Amino acid sequence: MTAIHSQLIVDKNKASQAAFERDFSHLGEQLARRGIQIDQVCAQVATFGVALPSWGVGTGGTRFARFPGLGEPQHVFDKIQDCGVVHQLTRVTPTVSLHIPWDTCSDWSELRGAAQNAQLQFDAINSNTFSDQTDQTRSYKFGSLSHTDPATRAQAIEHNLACIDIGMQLGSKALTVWVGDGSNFPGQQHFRRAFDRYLESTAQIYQALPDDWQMFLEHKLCEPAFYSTVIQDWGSSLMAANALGNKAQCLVDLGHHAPNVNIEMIVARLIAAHKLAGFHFNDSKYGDDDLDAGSVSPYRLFLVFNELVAAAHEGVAGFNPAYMLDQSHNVTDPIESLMCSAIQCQRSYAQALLVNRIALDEAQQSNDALRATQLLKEAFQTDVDPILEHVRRSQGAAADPLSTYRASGYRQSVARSRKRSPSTASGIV
Ligand code: PSV
Ligand code: MN
Repeated sequence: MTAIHSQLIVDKNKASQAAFERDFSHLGEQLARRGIQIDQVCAQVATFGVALPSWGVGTGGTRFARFPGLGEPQHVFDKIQDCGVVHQLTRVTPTVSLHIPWDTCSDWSELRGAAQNAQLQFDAINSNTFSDQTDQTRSYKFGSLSHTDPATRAQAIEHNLACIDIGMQLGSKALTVWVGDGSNFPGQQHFRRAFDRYLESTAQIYQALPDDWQMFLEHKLCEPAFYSTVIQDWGSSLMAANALGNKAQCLVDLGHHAPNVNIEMIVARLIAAHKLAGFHFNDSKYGDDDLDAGSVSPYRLFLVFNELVAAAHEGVAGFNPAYMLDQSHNVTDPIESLMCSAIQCQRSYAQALLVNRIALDEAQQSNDALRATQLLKEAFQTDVDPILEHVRRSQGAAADPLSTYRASGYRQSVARSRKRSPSTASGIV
């Protein structure tokens, strides 16, 4: 069952068919001159998918305020319905990543069924020990998995085990662990002991992982702890993943680094260590801004994908990163932002496929810096939109997801049936 009338997609696609065919054939000719078969690129792009964050379909906020949009999802079933719209129109977001206990449900098998109806499956499940829940005995104000108090650590471990249990009912294959643990004052925390406590706790969670599951460790430089964070960088994350074992890997959220850090190089290092779990894609200008993927620095997103495509091209053993979006939409319709961001990731992937890897290798070997960088620019500057549109058309998605979505009146329709949320609450998500 789909939320957008399929005839609308058919009609709109038909209206732009002739123009699309001209653009596609023109790009095909251009690429052929560069020795690239457009059909092969299309086939590869068709395999690309990125998971939606369930929390992303609600309107986000800042520490100061939240301005709710119309027709916000009221519960996890609404979230699945909205995610279904994103996937129906783009066909590039086949999975959803849940966040517990933000997502609550009395019958997970019913939710699984609802997701199947929306042609969605479940990606990694996220635990939350960075905020207190109303029914919780002990507070995470001073940390969770690394807390000084063993009982608080036990509570946080228990929550992660409960998440694995929910994930198993949904068909997830990974648990993503991000903790806000850290300190706000020099001297507040014994760095090494806090890290050891984190390792001890995560080892207990690791032991409970089903055989075919993975544990994704997500690092973050700062926030909510602003002086130090227990898993603050990829080095700490890698140390933890190595200590835990093969099923533990490092997840890179693009917003979790200091400005100007060379994230694509971090990606290359984690690939070399066989420890790249995957990504939370978003964009940022100053910190963990959670802006739409590729909205500020599309070239950086491309450079990340360049590393990924290179690793796949070179056949790095066990290379199979998970792709997810993790963004906060404060001023846009979340469905629109998620569609554009998912397509932006797909675009970066397509552009990275166009890099002439033989020529790049030669340029690198001969230290021809300018030629090497021009080869990347040549790929990045190629307008791959006709490729993306071709893939969408062939999969029954909307040729132009944004205009089709706006024409569908979906937002206005759900705004009539969903209650308006209060506008006073603040909060990042
Ligand atoms: C933390 O900033 C983070 O990136 C983690 O992935 C959380 O689970 C998510 O954001 C919550 O919004
Ligand atoms: Mn994240």
